[in-house]
Amino acid sequence: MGQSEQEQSSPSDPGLPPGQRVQRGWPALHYGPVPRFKPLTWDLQVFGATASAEKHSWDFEGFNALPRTTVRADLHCVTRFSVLDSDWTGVAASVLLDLVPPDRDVTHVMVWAEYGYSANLRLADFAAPDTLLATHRNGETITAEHGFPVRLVVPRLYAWKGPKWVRAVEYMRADRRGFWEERGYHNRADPWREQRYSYQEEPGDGPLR
Ligand SMILES: Nc1nc2c(c(=O)[nH]1)N[C@H]1C(S)=C(S)[C@@H](COP(=O)(O)O)O[C@H]1N2
Ligand SMILES: [Mo]
Repeated sequence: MGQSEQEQSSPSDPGLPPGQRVQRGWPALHYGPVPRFKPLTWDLQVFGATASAEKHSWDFEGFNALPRTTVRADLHCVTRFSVLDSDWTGVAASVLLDLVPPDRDVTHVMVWAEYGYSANLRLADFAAPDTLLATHRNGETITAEHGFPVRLVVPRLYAWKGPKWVRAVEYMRADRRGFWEERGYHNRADPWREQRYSYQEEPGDGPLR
């Protein structure tokens, strides 16, 4: 039996991770209220273990002047819906790493959002070529409920690892759990390995709890 052309996967279309279903449209899902954007005080900071030991920040204008890329990627929520084939445009996380190099001992980052939401990532996942500080989806500015002005997109991990309303990136010399990782979700969050819950963690997957 052959697959129809539409169902066939190609190297750029990895298909659906196990236990996920395709979601039409684009639901908004988050804990707590949608923050109001304040252009005059908004900034995006990089702090923690930078190579220079200094923190760095961009205001809204400065951030929007950074070079952009577009990545086609899927969003996999751990509640089992997946939004396929979005074209995300924004600043590659690797650009931030180039502009503000981490100290050589940095192994992880914490990405911080408004109201203290956070997600921890291995440096390798943050540095991946498809990890993006996204400002647009399918050519349109991301709306308030989806993270305006900037949200992280990490296509290779469950979507809780992609904070909306990002305000800071903290370089870390050791791993530390973020918001959901402290509340029972898997520290690594690889959807292809169905790393949903912290009870599935194996030694080495995360810091002790
Ligand atoms: N700041 C913040 N970012 C967040 C969340 C949140 O609660 N707060 N939820 C995450 C989860 S669980 C998912 S599935 C995605 C959903 O993104 P969407 O609302 O744009 O579909 O946002 C992620 N980013
Ligand atoms: Mo989610």
